[in-house]
This record gives sequence, structure tokens and C-alpha cells, in this order.
Amino acid sequence: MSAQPAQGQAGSGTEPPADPNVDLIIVGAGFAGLYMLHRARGLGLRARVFEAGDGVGGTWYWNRYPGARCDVESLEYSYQFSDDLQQQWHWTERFAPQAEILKYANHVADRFDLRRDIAFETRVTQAHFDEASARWQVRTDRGDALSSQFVVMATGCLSSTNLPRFPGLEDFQGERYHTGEWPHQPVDFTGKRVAVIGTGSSAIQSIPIIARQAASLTVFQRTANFSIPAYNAPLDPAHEAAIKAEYPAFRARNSQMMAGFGSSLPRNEAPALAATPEERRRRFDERWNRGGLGFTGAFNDLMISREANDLAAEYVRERIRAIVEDPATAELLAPRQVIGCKRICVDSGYYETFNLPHVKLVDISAGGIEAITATGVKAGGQEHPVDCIVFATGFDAMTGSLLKIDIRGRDGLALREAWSAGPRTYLGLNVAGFPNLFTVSGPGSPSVLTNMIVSIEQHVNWIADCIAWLRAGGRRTIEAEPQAQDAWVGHVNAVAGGTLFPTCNSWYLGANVPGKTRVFMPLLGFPAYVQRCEEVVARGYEGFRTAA
Ligand code: N01
Repeated sequence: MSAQPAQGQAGSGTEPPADPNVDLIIVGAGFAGLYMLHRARGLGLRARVFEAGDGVGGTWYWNRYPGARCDVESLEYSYQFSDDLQQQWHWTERFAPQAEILKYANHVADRFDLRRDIAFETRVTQAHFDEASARWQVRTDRGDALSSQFVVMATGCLSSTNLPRFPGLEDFQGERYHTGEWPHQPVDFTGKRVAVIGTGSSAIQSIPIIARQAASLTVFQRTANFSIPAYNAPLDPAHEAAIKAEYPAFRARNSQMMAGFGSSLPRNEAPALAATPEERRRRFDERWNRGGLGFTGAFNDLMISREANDLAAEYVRERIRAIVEDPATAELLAPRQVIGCKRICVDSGYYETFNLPHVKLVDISAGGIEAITATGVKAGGQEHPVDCIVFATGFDAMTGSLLKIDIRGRDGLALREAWSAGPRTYLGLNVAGFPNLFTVSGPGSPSVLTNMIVSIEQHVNWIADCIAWLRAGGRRTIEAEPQAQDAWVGHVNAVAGGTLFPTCNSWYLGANVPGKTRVFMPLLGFPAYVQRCEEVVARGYEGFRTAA
């Protein structure tokens, strides 16, 4: 859409690689790609990174929409591989804004001298496994043709934007934006009539800020979402000092949490259904007043019992009704699905925004968006004239970026074909039939249900250690056994099936993209997953086959 070159943060390594034969090709220079390159260098590998953007940062490079900030606290949403780095970097807010996270990614790239091995503004278009040489033949949209022993797909889980094919989309004469491909210069909505389509995290963060500028704001909502206040604030220096005084221990405690973060307020291991109404209220108030993603940790049965979940959902609905003055709007904003089934949003003044006289909510749950016209958005038989449309319509999550690349493994098998009935991996790290190709935070791993940076570091460490082990043992290739993969896919589904997660139309299931196969893609539970990865290694890479 309207992305323009970054100012002052562009990379420098766009020239083609001198040597087309490398040990490792890394696709993507977000947090996964940067750390993978750092580890690869430590192993003495000749590694090359390809990145579509003109700078590092991945999701934080692309998602520059107003209000974009992380929903995991900044002292946790950061690398831990370098103690000097985590001690010296200073975050300014409880929840870091996008610009600061991007600055951090750039700092890491400079501090570890990573740019010289990154080719920016270059997309990998093709990766084919050549059986004879047991190497990957990789091509880019700039005409590069390389050969590599290993490929790591550090392509991100939420990097392929979803822009539904609304009828008339191309007819619109005004400005249009997608939150996931935001221009690099701030967009000024002052005096404009703005439409926002979608009410997920990106919309919920941007709507209060757009409303401050716009002459009018019309929000088109297909499904209401649960949002908990962020209570974002400048980072308390005493809190920062306390964490930094014991950073490794703090990280270790977080690694034992289901989602790899949040040890300062762990889940209450008691069921809501056994609690008195007063106790329930106290626990929900405690979480609401603290703000952030920990709300569903108020009790241990909220994601397994519909009855317990209803109690939490009703608590939030009551909060929404207390904030939103117009009862009809409040009812529309009160979500009906299981709370936590779609990722909970974290906001700064979202519900309050609907009390402003120039902000209107349009319910499109029945008929959807009928059309985009030259001058506006048509829904419910009515045209809403606007000057700008913001598509906050999310991503083709977890598989979108991988399947855009023509990836072919043994016997020319296309990944698209291998995944025609939904993604299948072993440990979310490798796909049977695709030797030496690794996915960082791939489907079948905890990824999006965790603190992403923690999951990324765990995956990158596992992959780097695996490559070191292969080389030390004179092994050329490693790939998942089909039976191990089948068992793993069964395990991921069984874990999800024991919870309420698959009960609504979430992007975890691929339900937001028309035609996408519905499979619950991430695995619940970070600590058990890490333990399993370590057991696999301890048993000589159990479930993988290797060849010399
Ligand atoms: O995308 P979404 P997002 N017609 O898929 C609607 C992370 N993130 O970019 O719910 C009309 O959540 C869709 O409606 P429905 C975070 O993990 C993190 O907001 O499918 N509407 C929905 O309302 C998050 O979960 C942060 O019925 C259509 C919206 O568009 C993930 O990214 C910030 C439509 C899409 O919501 C994705 O968030 C931002 C159609 N055809 C994002 N198609 C933080 O760290 C879709 N929609 C805080």
C-alpha cells in the first residue's frame, strides 16, 4: 500500500553477495533473523540474510500505525542473550512504543555489526532443495541465485497482511492505509473523515489516536473484541533497577510461565467456579486494575470451562457498559465469544473513544462490508462517505509469509502442497521432506501464544545448536521423520482441543482468511514445549533422521 522509505534507519547491505555459496540463508531481519545471524557468526558459518524492508525490525518496521506498542512489558519484550545489552538498554515506558522497539532493533544490528551480512529491499522468491548436492538453491526478486546448506525462515508470524477483496476496493478515490504496512511518515488525519475497518489489536490501539485528529471517525465492526486497559506509564526507575539487579533470575521465572512472561503476577491456580462471588470480583478487579494481558490468569479454569469463562467475560462486559455512555453502542462493543479465544487486546482509552460525538460504530456482523465506493464505505445498505480508509484487517498469520515463497523439498514437493490441509511440522521447527530448512516460531510451536522474543531466542538457540551438532558429527542433513511429525501435529491439536481456544473465528485457526484451512496453529504451553525440545536433543535428535 503506501509504504515509503524509512528515514535514517535504512540498511546498507543491498549489494549482491560476493559468494553465491553460503552455509546458511536467513529469510527476514526481524528479531529472529538478527539473532540467528549473530549465532551463525558465532559458529563460524557463512550466513546471508535477505530482508524485504529497507531496515531491520520486522513487525516493528512495518507496523507504524498510530498507537502501535507492544502488549508485553518492555523489560520482558527484549533479548536476553547478552547481559550487557539487557543491562545497558533503557526502556522509557511500561509498554514500549513501536518507534522505541524499532530503535532497539537498530541498536542491536549496529552493536553486533549485523548489517554487513543483510541484503535489504530483497525478497526471497524461491527455495528449492537439490537432492544431488543436498543444498538449497535460493533465488530473490533482485536476481540473486545462491546455494546454501541450511535455510532458516525467520519470516515472522504476523507479517503477511490480510486485505480482504472488498468489492470496489480499487474504485476508492481517497487515501487508504493498512495498519500492517503503514507509511514511514506520520499520517495526519486532521480535519478528515476517516473509516477504520476491523476491531482487532491494531484497530483498538490506533482508533483513540485517529479520533483525536479526525473530523469524524466511523468504525466498522464485524466482531467485538475484549480489551483490557494498558495503564501505560513511564517506566518506574525503581522497578527497572530491581529487575536489572536480578535480570537472569527474572528471565528464569518468566520461562516457567505458560506464555513465557508475566511472572510478576502469575496465574492464580484456583478455579473460578469454586470461588465466592466476592473472591471472583476481587481477583478480576486486581487484574483489571493492573492492566495488560494477565486478565485470563485470574483463575485456572477460565480457558477450559465455558461456565468459568462466562464469569470473566461478563465482568469485562460490565466494565464496557460502565465506560460507554450510549447503551446501544455499549452492547455492540460487548463481545459475545469466549474471552481469550481471540487474543485479548490491550488499550489506552479505546472504549472511551466511543463517547466522543464524532465517533460512530457501525455493526457489520450480519452483512459485512458490501462495497467500497469511490467516496466511501457501503454497509447495511447505507453509504458512509469518508476521505480515508484504514484497513485494520490483520494478517494471514503464521503460514502466509512462508507460503508466498516457492519452497520445494525432496522430490520437488511444494510446501503449499504439503500444507494443503493445514500446516504440519515437527516441533514447529522443521517439516518432513524439507531437510535443513528450519522455521523460527513456526506453526506447531508456542510462538504467538508467548512473549515472541523469548520464543524466538529459544528456537534460534535450538537451531544453532543443532547445526553445530550436525557439523561436529559430519552429518550433512537433518529432517523430521513423518511419523514424529504426525504425532506432533496430533499433540498440538489435542492440547488445543482440551481448551476453549478453538471455539471462535480467530486468526490462530486461520479463520480470518477466506478459504484458509482451519487448524489451530500454535501450541499452548511454553515450559512443557521447551522441555520437549530439550528431551529431543538429549535423545540424539529423536524424531529426526540425519544423513552424512
Ligand atoms: O488483526 P486481527 P490485528 N470484513 O486479525 C476484521 C498482534 N498485534 O492487526 O474478528 C470486515 O486481530 C476482523 O474481524 P473478525 C496481536 O497478536 C499485537 O488487529 O475476523 N472486517 C478483526 O476485527 C494481534 O492479535 C499488537 O470478525 C474484517 C480485524 O479485521 C495480531 O497482531 C498490536 C474482515 C482484524 O483483527 C493481529 O492484530 C497489534 C472483513 N472481510 C497487533 N476481515 C500488540 O502488541 C477481517 N476483519 C499490542
